[in-house]
Formats: sequence, structure tokens, C-alpha cells
Amino acid sequence: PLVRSLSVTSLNGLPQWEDEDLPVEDLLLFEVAWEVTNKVGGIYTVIQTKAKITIDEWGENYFLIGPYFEHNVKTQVEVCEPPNPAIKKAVDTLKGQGCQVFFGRWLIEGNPYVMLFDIGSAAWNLDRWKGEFWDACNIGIPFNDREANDALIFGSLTAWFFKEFDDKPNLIAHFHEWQAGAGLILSRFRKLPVATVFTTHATLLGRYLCAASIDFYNKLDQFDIDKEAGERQIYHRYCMERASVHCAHVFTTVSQITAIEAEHMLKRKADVVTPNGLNIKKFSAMHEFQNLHAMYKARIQEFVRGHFYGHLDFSLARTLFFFIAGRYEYSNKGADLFLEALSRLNFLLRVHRSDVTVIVFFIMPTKTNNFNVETLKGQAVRKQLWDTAQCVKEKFGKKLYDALLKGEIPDLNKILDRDDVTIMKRAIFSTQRQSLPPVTTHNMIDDSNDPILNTIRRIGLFNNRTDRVKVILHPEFLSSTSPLLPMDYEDFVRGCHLGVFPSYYEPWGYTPAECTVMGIPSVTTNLSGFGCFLQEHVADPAAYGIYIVDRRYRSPDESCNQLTQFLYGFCQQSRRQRIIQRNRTERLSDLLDWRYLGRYYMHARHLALSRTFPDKFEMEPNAPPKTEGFRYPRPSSVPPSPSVSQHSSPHHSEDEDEDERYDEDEEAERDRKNIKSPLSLGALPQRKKKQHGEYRN
Ligand code: G6P
Ligand code: 1S3
Repeated sequence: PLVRSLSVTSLNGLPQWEDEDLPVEDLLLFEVAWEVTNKVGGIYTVIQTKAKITIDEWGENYFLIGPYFEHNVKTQVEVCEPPNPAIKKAVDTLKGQGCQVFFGRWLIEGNPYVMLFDIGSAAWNLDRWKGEFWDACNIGIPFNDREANDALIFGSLTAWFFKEFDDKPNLIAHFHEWQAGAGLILSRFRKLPVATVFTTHATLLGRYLCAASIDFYNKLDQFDIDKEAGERQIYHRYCMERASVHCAHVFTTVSQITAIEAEHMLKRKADVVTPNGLNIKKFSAMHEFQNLHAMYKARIQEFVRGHFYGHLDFSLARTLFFFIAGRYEYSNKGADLFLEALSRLNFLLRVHRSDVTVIVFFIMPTKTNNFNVETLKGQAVRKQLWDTAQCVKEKFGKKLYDALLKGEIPDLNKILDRDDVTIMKRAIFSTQRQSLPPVTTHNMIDDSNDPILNTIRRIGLFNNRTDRVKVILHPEFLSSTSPLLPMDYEDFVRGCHLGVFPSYYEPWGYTPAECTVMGIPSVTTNLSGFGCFLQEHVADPAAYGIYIVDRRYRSPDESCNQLTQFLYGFCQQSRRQRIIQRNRTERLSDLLDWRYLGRYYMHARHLALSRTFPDKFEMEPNAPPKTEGFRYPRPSSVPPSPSVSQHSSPHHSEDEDEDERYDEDEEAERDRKNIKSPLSLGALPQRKKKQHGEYRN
């Protein structure tokens, strides 16, 4: 047989395929996850953004497997026949037994093939499959756990599908999270010739224990994990997760910190860390992302004009927009620490008589009864003022025009008549309000128990005139079709100044990564996968606008003070410093590009192939087990943190209203020449798209 040797000559410390003779015709790659075409959380983002580079490598031999939901297929999938005969045969067999399988192309960048199993159509097999699962691994699933039952049906269908292949082509299957894991366990139990990779994006126990405010990271080795899982009634799920991890030929986690967690919670060391990337959009004009910031900031300002009507006694030019966003896990996502820090920031800004105002958005969805009246009224009042101004402007312009036509300069005192003044006075009167600008935009179903609102009540951040920090809770994901704040999340992020994500439990954390690629500075922590990754790859993250709060080695109070200092320092920057900082932040985006990070997935696959089919795929014995990478040096000219550098930056100006134009940032230019982009370590191999039935370049 053809023996494939994996050399260790790659620049990035990872072994690399030698590209010639790759027997792609004999290999099919499947990626299996509950979130294929089905947006629940972060795994969807992983799979959806990674599709393009995987297609570039695997072409027509790449397939995603997920659950079927009618709405998802209608909106995201173009149904077609499987072009690969082996796949068609397997799909037809399942269909012949009454299981619905939908095959098509997912309408995202890269256009990968997807295969979606209709869980309901196969549910009549559940009892039998539960029995088989018990025989395979002695895990029993209670009838009342719908999610676990669905996961078993999904897994049984996946393993059945793989069983329908003959020896050729060889299969490699990458499973994500415990919901997909049953397919892996059953494939191994049935000794199917499939090379398997399992990635965990969070451990079940980690999520539960952290949410219970236990000092998780300092007690990692002290938990009686079986007991903890039992007490939380997730024992069977935890068993499914742990069995998947141990059955996989290769086990990966999304970050180093989750690898350590998994070692304790799941009792296996990760073979590879596969960090999450993004699809990076590069604009041809270098400063386009700065222009976009200005454009979307103006939209947020419009919303703020309405929300704070009658209380607009602060300068919008001196107002900064901060935000936190994500799954509503109050303490896991660090909303508790953030609110406490905001209270301290408010105090600092007040005692130092700062003229800066900070408006903080909490974008965390929870149950609501739609928008509240006061919030909608704010936007109506703003609209009315706008209409009044337009109407008076029209009349004013017409009279001015007529006067100029007659060769006269009109008497400016008479150009507006009594009616105009009355209309304007009435408009101004309508901006009076008895209440403070609301803290939440929606009617909350569980208002009195909501943890964010309760903390706001306790610390008294009620949007008073004297508060320099104002808070707006928007308990719904953003959408461009919203009548209140009509913006997509991405545009909103671009318009803000700082994303604040002081998470306690965050295996990766896409939110700060997304900010980075858009050139928006952010706060993260050394307990988040992303924060640790940045610490590993960037010499001085704060200089690049990534503030990493230490939540690992400090007490909550110390972490809170550190966060407060970051926020206060940020408020002290001039506009020019913010612009320079955004340029630096954006420079890190290559590091988060799948074209760079995709190589860790490649490595995991190669390792799995060499372990599963050792006679065909061989790994060089001393291939380094660790994934080591690239490191960004400090920016060349300026002191590490902008809060420190505020008086030493070039051309420093305090005048925020001045529309500063910035010359090409000299430092950026210099660094660009000196720092090699991580992408220059070598792009991922690309394959041309192949015709149906043709699997070679
Ligand atoms: C971008 C725009 C500039 C604008 C600046 C505002 O850089 O290109 O024209 O002045 O944003 O920055 P700021 O941090 O004050 O929102
Ligand atoms: C998980 O989603 P979460 O927000 O519940 O997976 C994400 C993708 O890997 C990851 O970014 C996040 O930290 C995890 O927590």
C-alpha cells in the first residue's frame, strides 16, 4: 500500500502533508454537529465560517452532517441529489428504511454539501437504539430528556450511514460536542473503518460548576465528577460526552484552558488544540473599517438621541459606547463583574469631573413581552423633532431663496413666523419626561428576578443626569429589521468603541475575536480561550487594544479593580489615540483567520488518519505533539498601553469635536514591514473544485 509520510518541516511546528499523491479519491471527510445549518450558539459560527477553507482543501469530498429542521432547510439549503455514488447509495438505503434524509448545498461561503437527518422520521427506532447503545457502552438515557434522546437518534443515524460504505473510500469524521458524540461511540463499537476526531467546545460539568459560582479553576483536581454530574441530573449526558472523548482516535479542544479542564472533567488529555477562527474580510482601502466605525456610530447616536430625549445634557461627541453580548449566562459571561466595574467607573468619572459619558449596552437575550412603551416613545419623540426641524428648514429655505432672487438679504428675525415658533415650542415641550431614560428596552417576563436588573437596582445605575455611566439592557439579539435599533450585530459592533467580555467560563469566546477582526478593541480574561490564545501569540495584547483581565490569580475584587482601571484608562484616551488603537487591533486579524488557524484542524485529521489506517498513513515518529505558533511583537514605537501612552502619542489633540484626519499611521507602516503576517507561514493547500465523479486535481 501507498505509505504516506508526514514530515515535520512546516514553519509552524506542525507536521505537514506532502501534497503530492494525496489519495483524495479514497477519502471522504464528514463533519458532524447538531449546529449544522442550525444556529444555537458558537459551534454554528465555527462550522459556518470554516466551511470555505475546508472546501478549498477537500473540494467535493467534504460533507457536513446535521439535524433536519424544516425552517432551516427552507432558508439556508438548496436541495440536490448526492453527486458521489457511494454517498447516494448510503442515503438511499436509509431512505428505503423510512428515515428522511435531506441532501443539498448549504448557502454559505464555500457552498459545502450538507446531509440533514430528520430525527422525527426515525424516532420509532428509539427504544431499539437505546438498547443497542446500552449494549455498546452501558449508558442509559432517561425518557424525559428530549435533548439526549434526539442526540441518540442523530448518532444512530450517523453510524448507520457510515456502515453503508464499503472499505473504499476511507472515511474521516469530525464530531463536535456531546450531542453528536453517539455517532462516534457507535461507529467505534461497530468497528467501522472511520478515522474519528472529537472536539469539545465546552464541558458539560465545567459549564454547570462555573454557573454555580464555585471556585472552579483552583479546584479542578478536587471534584468528584461522577457525583457532581449525578447531583446535577446530567449523569447520562456527561457519560455520553466522556465516552465520545475516549472513543475518538483524536481528541481536540478549542483552547488550552479547555484542554486542562477536559483533562480533569473528562479524563483525557487533548491531542491537539484547535482554536476557532473567522473568515476575515479585507477591504481594499486600508481605513475602510475606520469609516465604517464612524458610519455605524452615527446610527447608534441616533438611537441614543431618542432613548435619552429630555436628558441629552451630555455631549454625544464625548460619549463612548461599550457593550457586552452573548448567551445570557450572568456570571459565566462576566456580566456580574462588568456591572460592579461600571459602578466604580461611574464613581471615578464623577469625582474626576470627567466630561466623558459612557453608554453601555447589554445584548443578552432572555424572555420578554416585546419592547416597552417608554423606549418606543423615545424614538417617536426623536422622529417628531426631526420632522419639525425638516419642516421649518423647508420654509426657511424657501423664504431665503425668494429673498435672494429679489436681490435681498432677508431679515433673519422675521424669516420665521409665529406659527413656526409655536410648532418648535410644542416639539420642545414634548421632550419633557417625568421618568428617567429606561434601563431596559423590553418588558421583561421575569423582571423582579432578572440578575442584571437586580444588580442595577442594587448599585443604583438608573440613568440619572449625574451618572456618567448609563446602561441599556437590550434582552434580544439585534436585527436590521428592529423598529427600535435597526442594526445587525456586526454593524452595531463596528459602531461601538469597546466590547467588554469579562467571562469566567468561556472555552473560546467569539465575541472579542469578532471585535478584533473589525478593529474594535475589547476586554477579555485569562480564563477565556481567546484571552489565553492572545497572551500566547501577542507580546503585549493591551497595546493592540485587547485588555486581558486576570480572573485566574486574583480575587474577584482585584479583578474588578483591574477591569475598572482598563475602562477608566480607555475613557481618558483622545480620539486620535482611539483611532491609532483601532488600527493596531485590526492588525491582529490575520492571527484569527481560518487560513491560518485551519492548519490545526488539518493536523488533527492527519493524526487521526495515521492512527486509524497506519498501513496507509504514517506520522513521522518525532512529530511535535504541541501546536506552537506565531508571536506578534510589541508595536514598535508607542508605550505598551494607550492608557499609559496618552500624553506621548504623536499630534495629541484633546479636541474631540475637531474632525481629525489621520495621516497614514507611521507605526503601522513600520510594523507591517517588520512583522510577518501569520498567513505568510504558508497558506493552506487549495484544491480546485472537482466535477461530479472526479476526485483528483
Ligand atoms: C473613524 C473615522 C474618523 C472619526 C473617528 C471617530 O476613525 O474615520 O473620521 O473621526 O472614527 O472615532 P471615535 O473613537 O471618536 O468614535
Ligand atoms: C461554546 O459556546 P458558548 O458561548 O456556550 O462554543 C463556542 C465555539 O467554540 C465558544 O466560543 C464558547 O466559548 C463556548 O461557550
